Amino acid sequence: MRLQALLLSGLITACSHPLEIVGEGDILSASGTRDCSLADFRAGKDKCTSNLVVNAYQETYTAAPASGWEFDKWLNYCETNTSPSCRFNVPASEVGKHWGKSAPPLVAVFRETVQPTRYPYGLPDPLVSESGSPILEPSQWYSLRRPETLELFAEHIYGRTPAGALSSRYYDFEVDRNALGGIATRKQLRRELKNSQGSVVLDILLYLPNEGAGPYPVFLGLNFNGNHTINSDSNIRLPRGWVEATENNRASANDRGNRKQRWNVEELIARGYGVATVYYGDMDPDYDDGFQNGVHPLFYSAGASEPAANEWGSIGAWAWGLSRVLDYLLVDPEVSPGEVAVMGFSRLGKAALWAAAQDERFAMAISNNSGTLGASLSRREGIAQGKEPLSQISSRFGYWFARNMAQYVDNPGLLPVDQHQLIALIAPRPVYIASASNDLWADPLGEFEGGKYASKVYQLLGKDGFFGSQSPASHEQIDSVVGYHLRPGNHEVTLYDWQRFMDFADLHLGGG
Ligand code: GTR
Repeated sequence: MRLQALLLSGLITACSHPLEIVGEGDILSASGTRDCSLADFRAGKDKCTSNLVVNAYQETYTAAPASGWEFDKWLNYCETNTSPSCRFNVPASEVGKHWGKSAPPLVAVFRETVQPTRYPYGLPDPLVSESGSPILEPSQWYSLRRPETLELFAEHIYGRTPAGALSSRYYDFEVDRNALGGIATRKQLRRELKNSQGSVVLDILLYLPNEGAGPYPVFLGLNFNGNHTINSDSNIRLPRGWVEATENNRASANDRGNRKQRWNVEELIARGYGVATVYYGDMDPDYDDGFQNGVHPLFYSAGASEPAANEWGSIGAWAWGLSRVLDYLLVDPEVSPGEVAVMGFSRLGKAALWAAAQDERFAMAISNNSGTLGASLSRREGIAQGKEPLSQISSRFGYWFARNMAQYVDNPGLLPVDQHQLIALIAPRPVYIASASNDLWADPLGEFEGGKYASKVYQLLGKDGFFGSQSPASHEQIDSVVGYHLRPGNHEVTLYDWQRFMDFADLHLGGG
């Protein structure tokens, strides 16, 4: 008589005894006849979902974890058994109780192996709070570790950005829908921000593609020499304030387009991206005048004539300016509000990272050769040959930072944070770090490792960072949410860099 008929005639008791897998691994049977592999389980095969058992039932099951997983526990049976081996010896009477039905499943639970992260150079662990507690959940990152990390960067490195309100007005709008030979729309406008202590005016230049349907993703970056230097377009307004390396420190029409190879506006437009820029001197001219010009004096409390030791320097002011341009971009209906990437080169790369760390409205950040107190790790000082030491940046450019930063120049190991944590503050938003092979002053490997050791935070927040991988050879691009490339050559921004930024933005801006 066939088994089916025996079952129907009731001579044999039988029931289903399903097997279930949580996590990744297989359930193997000692007899070899009742194996339920992960693939079988996922495919819903009978041997897992039904696993018909007849009369007295004996089997030894072993939970075999997949690579990167380990056995956690059994559920429903063998619960008291902490070993991955589970011995079943079920009498016929027990099978009979579930006759024709399904008994509760035997569940093998696997958990992911936790790889302990080893941070070199004595780097602080971004996922351990100041009080020493581990950050295990995204909620703990957002409510505790992220705010305290931001606070440490403000207090000890870049200085606090004042919160006081300023009155704002936009004026001198200009729109040309036939710019750059017809491929782009050019917009220029001024934003004045003021209070009773003074005012600053940001001269905003924006190019948007004419092709395709807007709103368009936009790269926003500050420029070093004036808006008129990013393209030869003769309609770009000249900066009205102090400009470095020009006659009498005044901008000149002769300099139109002399930094265009750093911007490549036409290439960006051709790939569907807009470009927005402001001259960084509009927020604070880049020289040490004891903070008398620029935006700083607007926020002095009564009697003060310079920022306090934990208040912003020039990088803080430039980062603030990026956010004030973003305020405009977010209300321009031709700009895609969730797709504004902030980009910066060198000292302006430091400002771009600090802006994105503070202002979560930036959808992406790009650091190009940002170096010391940008993307590269401070604790590599003395290890990385030729890396710009804190003592140098502090003596030449101390005004870029909070005065508090100077305490660490003789011992970067005492800094309460390192730069991987600045990058982590941008998580889970995509961040891209670019280095140049000859730019030892910026420490290419230290910039790479800034991203690498931020990656655990990205992973906690459900994103794929590049933690664990090695520094890529020149020209190879890492395009996980923490992205990277090393370009052969010098401290510069080139078309090659921009092409990589656009490739990365194609993948990740606006959710990818
Ligand atoms: C260097 C400075 C670097 C970098 C660079 C730049 O002199 O030491 O940290 O910011 O200037 O901005 O070009």
